[in-house]
Amino acid sequence: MKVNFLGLPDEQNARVALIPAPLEFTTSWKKGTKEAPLEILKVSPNIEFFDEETRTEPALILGFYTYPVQELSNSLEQAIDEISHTVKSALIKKLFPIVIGGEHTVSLAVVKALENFFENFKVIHLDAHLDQRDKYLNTQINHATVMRRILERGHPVLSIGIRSCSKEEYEFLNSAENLEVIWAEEVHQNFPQVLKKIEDFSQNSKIYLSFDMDVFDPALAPGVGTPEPGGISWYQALQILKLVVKYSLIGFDLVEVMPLPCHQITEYTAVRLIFKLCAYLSEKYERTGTLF
Ligand SMILES: [Mn+2]
Repeated sequence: MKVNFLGLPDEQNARVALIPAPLEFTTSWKKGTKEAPLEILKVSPNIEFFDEETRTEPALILGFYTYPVQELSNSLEQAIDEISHTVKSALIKKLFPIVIGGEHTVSLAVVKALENFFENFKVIHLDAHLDQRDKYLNTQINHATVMRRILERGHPVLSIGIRSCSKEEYEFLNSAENLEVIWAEEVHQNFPQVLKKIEDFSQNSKIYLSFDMDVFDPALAPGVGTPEPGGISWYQALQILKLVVKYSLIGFDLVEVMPLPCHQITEYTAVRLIFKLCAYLSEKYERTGTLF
């Protein structure tokens, strides 16, 4: 199945790839995140194609190529390899990868793909949850351990918007190297300090950004697997996004949307966020002539 981002035809000379990753193996509560990539792409033609903040039309500046929604295999390891493979095929063509999940485990697949192209990079992780468990439900690779696995691969992690973790994770924080946390409370109480910390973390580094939609307050994104009160606002998210794009952003994923039957707020918020990212990338591309 293939539904194109913004309903636009694929561009020959596209700079950005939209990669649906309908991975769903380890969700804890209700199922449905598998449907998210398609549902997010389906609402995308309804938004404005012009961004008033940057005064850009990302589709004209960047050009998009949307990958079909992949039928993933029944083995988690194989499905991760399949997603990695698709991301690599985009990176070979020098397309900037925007990966739409699926559960958070998707990030591990993207990180593995990026490792083939970039020697060192750091990860900025927006989420309500730390995802730093060593094991969860007796397995090591799942949505609750994904950032631990990424950290173990040698990538420093900055987690932002966190407001839920286990005792084991909290204790791990004190001993873990290369793991920094900005709690949601700090985002609400001292946002300028948060921006400063992001700048310090990102300086002179390549950055991969993983965006779990439950970092938002549930009012903005009620359709997520595990909603938590006290999330960040739309404009806080945009400021963080804008700041990170300024540095060397090498890829992006948006994960954990679980479409609800009653309304599509979450899908719209998701697609607007992806669009805003594209607007900031357009601005950068116009200014510097390059995305990476
Ligand atoms: Mn989460």
